[in-house]
Amino acid sequence: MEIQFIELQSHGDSRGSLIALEEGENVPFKIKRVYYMFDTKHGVTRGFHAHKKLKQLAIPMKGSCRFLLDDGNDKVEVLLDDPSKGLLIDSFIWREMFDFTKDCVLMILADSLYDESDYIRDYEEFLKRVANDS
Ligand code: T46
Repeated sequence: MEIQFIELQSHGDSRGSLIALEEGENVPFKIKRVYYMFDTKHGVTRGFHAHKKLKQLAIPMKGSCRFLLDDGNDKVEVLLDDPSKGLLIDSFIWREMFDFTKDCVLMILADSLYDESDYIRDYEEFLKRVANDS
C-alpha cells in the first residue's frame, strides 16, 4: 500500500514557523470541512471505519499519534509527529488512530461535509466491498 505524506512548506523566520494550507495547492482537494481532535484520553483507539468517498488530510498540529491504515490487503502503521507533514487518507482505507500523546491536537481537512452514510463501520463489510471492487 502506498502511504502518501504531503510535505507542507514551513515559512520559518526568527519569530517562529508558519504553514499555509491552500486548496488545490498543497491540499489536493476542495476543503469542505475541518475538524480536530484533542484531549484524547490515554489508551484510547479511535476510528475503526473506512469511507466510501471521503478524502482527507491529517496533520498533527501538536504532539503525536499513530495511524493504522488498511486497504484490505496490506496494513501499515504510521507515526504522525510533524506539523509540516500531512497524511493523505483516500477512500476505502480502514483507519485506526492510537498512541495519542496527552498534548496531541490532530487536525483533519476533508473534501465533504459530515455524512454518516459515507462510513463503513463493519470490518467484514469493508473487506467484502474491497474484494468486490477489485
Ligand atoms: C475519520 C477519522 C480520522 C460530527 O458531528 N461531525 C464531524 O465532522 C465528525 C468528524 C464527527 N462528528 C461526530 C460524530 C460522532 O458523534 O463526532 C463524534 C465522533 O466522531 P467519530 O466517532 O466518527 O470520530 P473518529 O475519531 O472515530 O473518526 C473521525 C472521523 O469521523 C472520520 O471521518 O476519518 O476521524
